[in-house]
Parts: sequence; C-alpha cells; structure tokens
Amino acid sequence: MALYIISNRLPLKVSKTDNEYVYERSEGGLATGLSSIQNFAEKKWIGWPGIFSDNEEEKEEIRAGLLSENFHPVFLSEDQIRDYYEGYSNSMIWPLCHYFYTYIQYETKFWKSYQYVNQLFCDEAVKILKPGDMVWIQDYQLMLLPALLRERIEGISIGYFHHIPFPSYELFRVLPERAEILKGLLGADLIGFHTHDYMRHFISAAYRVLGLDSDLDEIHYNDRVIHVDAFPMGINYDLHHDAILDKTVQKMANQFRQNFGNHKLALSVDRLDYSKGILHRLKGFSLFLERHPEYRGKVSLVMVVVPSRDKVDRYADLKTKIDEMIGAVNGTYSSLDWRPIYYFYHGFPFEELMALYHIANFALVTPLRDGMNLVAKEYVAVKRDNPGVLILSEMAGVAAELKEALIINPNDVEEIEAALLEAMLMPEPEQKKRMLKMQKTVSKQSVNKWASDFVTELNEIKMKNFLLQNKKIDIKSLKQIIEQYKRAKKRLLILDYDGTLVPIMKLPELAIPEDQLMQTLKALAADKRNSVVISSGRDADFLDKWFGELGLNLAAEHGAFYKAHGKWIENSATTFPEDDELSNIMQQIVDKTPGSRLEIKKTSMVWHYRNCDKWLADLREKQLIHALMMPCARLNLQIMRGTKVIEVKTVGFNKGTEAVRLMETDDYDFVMAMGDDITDEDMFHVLPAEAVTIKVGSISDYARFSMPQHDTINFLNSLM
Ligand code: GDG
Repeated sequence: MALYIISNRLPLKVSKTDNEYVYERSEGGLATGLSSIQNFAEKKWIGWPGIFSDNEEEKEEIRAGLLSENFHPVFLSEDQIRDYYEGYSNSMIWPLCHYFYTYIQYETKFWKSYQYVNQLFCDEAVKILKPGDMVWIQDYQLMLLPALLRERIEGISIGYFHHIPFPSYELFRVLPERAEILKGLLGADLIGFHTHDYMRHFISAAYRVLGLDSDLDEIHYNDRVIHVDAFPMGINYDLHHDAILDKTVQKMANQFRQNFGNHKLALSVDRLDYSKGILHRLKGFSLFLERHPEYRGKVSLVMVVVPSRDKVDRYADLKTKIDEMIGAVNGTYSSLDWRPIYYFYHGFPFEELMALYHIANFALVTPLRDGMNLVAKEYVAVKRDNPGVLILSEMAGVAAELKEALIINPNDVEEIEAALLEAMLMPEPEQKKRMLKMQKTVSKQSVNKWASDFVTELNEIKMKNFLLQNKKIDIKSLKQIIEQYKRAKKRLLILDYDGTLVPIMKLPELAIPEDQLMQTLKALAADKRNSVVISSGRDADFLDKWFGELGLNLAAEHGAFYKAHGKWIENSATTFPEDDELSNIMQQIVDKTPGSRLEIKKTSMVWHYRNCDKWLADLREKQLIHALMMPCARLNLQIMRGTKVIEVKTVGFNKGTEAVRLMETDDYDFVMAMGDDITDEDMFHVLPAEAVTIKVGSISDYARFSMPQHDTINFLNSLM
C-alpha cells in the first residue's frame, strides 16, 4: 500500500543549467511531517514541478529525473498557471477564504481552467494509483480532485487538508461554484482543517448549500460517511528548538545583535499579502512611537517581507504603500544612532532566520486572517529558555492554541500599540513563564504528529467505511436471506413505517401508503407462515385506518399499544398525564420555532422539527431537553430523541420491548426487523444475533444490514 501526496507544487525546484536539469529539494514542513509517517511501502508525491515545457522529450527527461525521488510531475502550461493558479485559486478562493470579498477577481475562464487542471491532476494520478492506496490531497488549488478521483478509482482512501481558513457560510455563499466545490471536497473520506471554527463553517456550508445533514463530525452524502476534523498543523519542533545550538547560527545571532544596536527588537516575518495585516502593523508601531516618546531609540521593528506576486496590481499597490509608510515612519522618528524600522524585502536563509528569531525580543504576528501561521510557532520554539513576547492576532488559526500570547485584534491599531507597551513592560520571569507554556503546546503538536494524526484517522475511517459498506445488502447476502426465508416455517417480520415502507415526507400526513406497498403487505400477510407487524411511532387510529383490513399485526406509539386478533391492547398501564407546565413548555417551543409542530398521542407528546432551520432546531432541541428535565422527573416521563423529533412519553415500553413481546408469541425460525429511525435501534438491539436486522437509509452499529429506502418494497417482494 502506498501513500500519495497530491499538491499544486512538488516540494522541489527544477531548473536547467547547461542543458542539464538540476533538482533542488525544498524541505518544507509538510515534507518533514510526511517523513515521520511509517507503515507505507512507498510514499509518493504528485504535483507541478514548477517548470514549463512543451517539449515531450524534455518532459520525459524531467519525469525520469523526478522518478528516483518518487515524485510524479503534472506539467502545466503558462496559461494554466495564469488561469487556474493565479486566477481561480489566488484571485478567487484566496481572497474569499481570507474574508477579502471585495478583492475577488472573477473570470469565467478561471473556473474553466480550475476544472480542467483538477482533471489533469486526476488523469495523472489514476495512471499510478492502485486499489488500497491512500491519497492525501493538499489545499485549495485542488478542491475538485477528491470527487474526481473517487469517480475514477475504487478502493482508495482519500484525505484532503485545507491549509487556509474556511470562511463562514455567509461569505462562502458568494462563490458562484459553491456547490461544485463542496461536492468536490465531499469526494474525500476525511476533510481536515486547522481549527474547529473552520470545520464548523464547512459543515454549515454543506448543510446550507447542499442540504446535507451532519452528525457531529460526520456528513452523510451519497451513501457514504465523510469525516470532518481539526488537525492544527505544527512545525519540526526539534529543528527549530535546537537551531541556536549550531555554532554558525550563534555567530550570526551575535553579529546581527551588534549590527542592530543595543535596544529591543520586534520581529515580523511574512509573505507580501494583504491578508497579513502589514499596514495595520506599521500603523500600530507608528502609533506606539507617537504616543510613547520615551521608547523612541529603545525599540526597532525588523520587518521581513518575502516577495510574492508583486507583478499583480493589488500586490504592487500594497508594496508601494508599505514602502511609503516605512519611509514616513523612519523619516519622522529616526535619529543618528537609531532606526525605527529595518525593512527587508527578501527572504533569508534558514540559519539567518533562526538567528533573527533568537535575538528578537518580541514577535509581531498580526495577520488580518491566516489559516494557521507557522512563524508564531517557530518563534516560540527557537526561544528555548530565553525571554520573549509573542504578540498574536486573534484572526490566525494558531491563536486557538497559543493562549499565553498577547492576543490582539489586528484591525485595531490601538490594541497593537497597547500590546507593544505591555511587551516592553512585561517582566522577564513572566515572559519566560508564558513562553514555557507555549513551548509545551508547540512541542506536543509537531508537524509529525499532525501528519500521523491525519493518516491514522484516515485509516480508521477507511476501516469504518469498509465495514459499513459491507453491511449493504448485495446479491450474495440477498440470496442468503431469501434462502433462509424460504426454509423457515414460522416467520416474524417487524416493519417500521415512516422512512422504511414510505419515504420521509415534509409533513407526516403526506406519507400515505401507495398501492404497490399495500399489495406487497397483503401478499406477505397472506402467507400463513408469516406474522407481519407494522411497528410504528404513529398512533393506533392511523395504523388502523390504512392497515386494519390487511390482516397484519400492528404496534402503535413505539410499542405502547399493539393489536392482536383484532383488538388493541395497551402495553403500559400509565396514561400520559395532563400537566400545564409540560404543555406550556411544548407549546412555547412550537411558537418560537417556525416550521415545527406538536403531535399529541395517548402516551406521548412529540415535537417535530424536520422542516426547521438546522441551527435554530439544534438550539431549540437543547433548550427543550433542558426545560423538560424537571417536569419529566416529577411526572416520571422519559425524553426520547428520534430522527428530527423529541418525544416525551410514559416509561416502560419502546420498540425493543415490543419486539421482545412479539418474539415470545410463537416459536419463530425466521425473524426480520426493518427500520430507519433512532427508535428502531431498540429493536435491533434486543433481537437475537441471527435475526435479519436492516437499517434503512443509513448504517447502524446494531443492525446487521443496511438498505436505501427506495429498495425496501422490491426487497420485500423478492422474498416471496
Ligand atoms: C499556508 C497558510 C498556514 C518565511 N520567510 C522566510 C521563511 N519563511 C517560512 C517560515 C514558515 C513559512 O515560511 C511560512 O509559514 P505560514 O504558516 O505562513 O505558511 P504558508 O505556507 O505560507 O501558508 C498558513 C500554512 O499554509 C500551513 O498550513 O499556516 O496559514 O496560509 O515556515 O519560517 N523561511 C526562510 N526564509 C525566510 O525569509 N528560510
């Protein structure tokens, strides 16, 4: 079994010198994390090699050169990079996911190219993937790929990790291709985000855009269960923590310290991007110098901005503004022996960056939005037992983990100013105490752990989905059930009604049995060997009205009543109490929740919320259960959660107790139960292991089999 990483770029640079290709590996965090993952015969990487070529021979040469590293190139043209990468990915998805909605630049050809390139990645991948392999797709450039791969190859497990924020639904809905993007992602078995907030936003978008229900961290889609989880990405902790032990790094640090002069240093490191909050940071620093003249000459800001896309207008504008603002601050406050801002518009080699982290008294990590931000974690790791203060934006994913940082709202320049003051005044023992706590967090959540947590969970889900798929009734198991049925002399067939024999309708009164169902039930009941029972949450009147004449046995209100030999019998001696407090609670919840309704039965009261907004229904459900606790304890009633219902009922019976009672009525040699609801689990649970228990519409731990609702009548017919 092999593990395949698929990302937009391969982690290397290919260049051509003197007719020869040179391959330079860039050991990013992801590559490090992956190296720690064991248990795979092979680890391979698929991605763009970062070089253009339209010459087939050249491509073959590059392909062969990469193969020894287990890299597989997807060659892209300059037009494709412009439209799929710069266009749809970076001018559409990037600003949207970073809440820069007005920065979106949309062209139809961008979307076309995005679809085309995702397909290209798929075509390349299917050439080498084999059933049983695991695929881990990285980031927002390849959001259609999970579904494309699922369609093309069976038996692989697919994971996807989103490195940038996933925005709230109110923003995500702006995207014209929102449904296609979500469906693309839902091709994965596991979808990972840095934080629980992004995860929540994604689940909410899947509900609001596609109407998909979720159960905690699971989304049910196309007969599959998709898991969504938060995996905060980490760094190679030891590499950063031990960086300063290296003599060269120490030398550099000493040299830098001398060059910058003997005053405090605040460091910031980012790629040139509007999401990074560089201008706000500069304003905050400038305000600090303006309001606190006593600190002029005592602190400098070392600002590293790594060049990025500066040929694009928006980035070129940002660069000009940064240059101007730095010029203005330095022009205003510089003295002959002190400069407020040291500005580097270029990257530094790793060792130099480590030396900068080491000498920096503070780190200013103030993005307006950031998926995670690894610079914050790196700064913390490098500090070892030295003092240092991290000033951190609440809008970076990393803020969910590093609670001991000085957390600021990056839009509020006064907060940046105040945090700088707090950092200047913070006693060293306090700095060290906070740093130590953050180091504990960062060292535990390393990039290795991140990668292995993801892969382990993907493996578990693969196993779970495998077991679940195995529960689907296929030709072989159908044949076995039919044979068992035919052999049997006394059969007990317990059938739920709504969601099993008829589809769930928006309103219960619309769920009326059609002719075909009536014929099937009649035919089943006509066989003397069969005892056919409809066991439903519906009341006796409804069941009698539709099935009273068919010669079936009936069980109403989840087993509170049953009909045998033409007579209704009550299982429970307790009648539902009349109680004002209870009635008021139930009525109020209906009044406050548009689309919900109350059903009053002899032994229960049921609040139905199938037609309500999910968010509101979740809130009301919790409120209702909370409000019902005391009166239900007082009245000796039980609260039961069904599918989109909360039922308050008298104690002592359920579909399980009714199933046990039915089993005792004869010596059955074939027992079958079918149901779709949570309340049907009670009967699956109590029936003997050899009973044919079938969960309809989804999968249950207790039921042996599963079946879609639209197959139930055909299935029943196939028995006869
Ligand atoms: C995406 C998400 C998320 C920076 N300057 C230099 C340099 N760097 C290194 C840092 C750090 C990395 O670049 C930047 O970290 P980010 O966290 O910003 O990562 P990105 O890949 O840009 O962004 C982000 C991340 O994915 C991971 O999921 O955190 O939110 O946008 O490692 O050290 N390295 C060197 N010289 C520099 O000048 N050598």
